[in-house]
Amino acid sequence: MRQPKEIFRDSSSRIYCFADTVERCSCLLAAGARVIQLRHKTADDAAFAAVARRMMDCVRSFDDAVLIVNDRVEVAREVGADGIHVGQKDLDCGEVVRRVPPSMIVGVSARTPAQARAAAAAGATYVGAGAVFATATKPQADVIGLKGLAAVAASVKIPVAAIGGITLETVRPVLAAGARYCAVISGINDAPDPALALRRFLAQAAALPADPQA
Ligand code: TZP
Ligand code: MG
Repeated sequence: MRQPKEIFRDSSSRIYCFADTVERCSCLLAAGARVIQLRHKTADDAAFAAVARRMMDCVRSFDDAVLIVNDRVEVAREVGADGIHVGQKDLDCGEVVRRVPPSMIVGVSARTPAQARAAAAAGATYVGAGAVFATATKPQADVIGLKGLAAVAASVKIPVAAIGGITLETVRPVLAAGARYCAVISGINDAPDPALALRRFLAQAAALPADPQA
């Protein structure tokens, strides 16, 4: 069995997906998702943990997929998630790294090269860089643009998951700016057919010749 960090580093599926229900998680896995984040801002911890456990069961039926839990470090530990993602306003990255098993992926949001370098130095596995473009999913997020993304990507050796307003048309410029992954919420989950939308995003990413960070 490959370790979660290794799967995350090497996956050929470069669209980082989001699910807040088990059904969506299993539908996206079937359509080719291999990196999925459980993001649910309002569920209480018990309900969130129950969903996380069932998602882990789905993800475990693939030997090349990982589940990353948003925000809730204790839940991630409790359910044995593959990863945890925290923002700049959540727990300090070094503290997260100390609290979770060494095999667990730790993702940290970073808007600037300084934030990205600090996350990498504290032991983050990857940084989530954004918002690349303005987005209704997180209207208050500062927009860094492709230039800001490129600056973050150039500042660290760890992989970068770009996020914020990414559409089918922007997958290739985002990857070309140095992102290892495009993280997409509304472009997939708000589409009439999320599985089809994901397949289209994956096709865009696959059309790119090489991983710029390889
Ligand atoms: N962080 C920065 S932008 C964003 C988050 C969580 C939302 C991204 O969602 P979408 O719908 O893909 O723009
Ligand atoms: Mg957060």
